[in-house]
Amino acid sequence: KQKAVILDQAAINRALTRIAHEILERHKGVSDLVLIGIKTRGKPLAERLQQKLKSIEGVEVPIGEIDITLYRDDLTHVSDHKEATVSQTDLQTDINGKKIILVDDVLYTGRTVRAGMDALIDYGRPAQIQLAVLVDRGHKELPIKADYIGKNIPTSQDEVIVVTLDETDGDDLVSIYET
Ligand code: 3GP
Ligand code: 5GP
Ligand code: MG
Repeated sequence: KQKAVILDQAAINRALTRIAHEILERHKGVSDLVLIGIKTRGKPLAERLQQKLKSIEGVEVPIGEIDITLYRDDLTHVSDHKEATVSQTDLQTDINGKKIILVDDVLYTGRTVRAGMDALIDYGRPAQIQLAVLVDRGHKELPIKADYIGKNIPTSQDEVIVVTLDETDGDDLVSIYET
């Protein structure tokens, strides 16, 4: 059941524009930056940030993607813990000595990001890893925080944030649902 629209297309676009400027400010430009989109919707978000950085700075930042699957660890029956594994990775770019910005749609427990960092470190030795998310919905289970946040949306465990993007879903919208 949909409860509210949190971000419409214009708001998503403004948030990404702001994040692009924050990235440039903190890194004093784009040198050695690499954007890595996490699985489905982190990829188009990384591409949009790449476009914004290009239109501001005139330079195309390298981009890559990783695919991380979350599955419930049902072996114990008591725990509802999710384990994240990297299922397919096509980094498409060298990360040694680079300043990586992982990009995802929603930050929840942090397990996906942890798996993403593990995967990156298997591929090389980045100088730095940062995290950009469109939505931080709270309930982290690991000491992981986002460096760039489109919007903080405090949620309860039985709410869900639905993110649709033009590239994957035909429209740009972030809404909150009651499950
Ligand atoms: P994504 O692949 O674009 O990140 O996890 C698969 C998809 O289901 C995700 O798309 C995500 O948007 C959506 N999703 C919605 N609610 C949840 C949730 O509570 N947990 C997870 N893991 N995914 C969710
Ligand atoms: P985490 O590993 O932090 O628990 O979850 C992060 C991943 O799961 C992200 O890739 C995100 O897409 C997905 N996810 C977790 N919770 C939600 C949610 O409420 N809405 C959406 N759209 N995705 C979620
Ligand atoms: Mg995601």
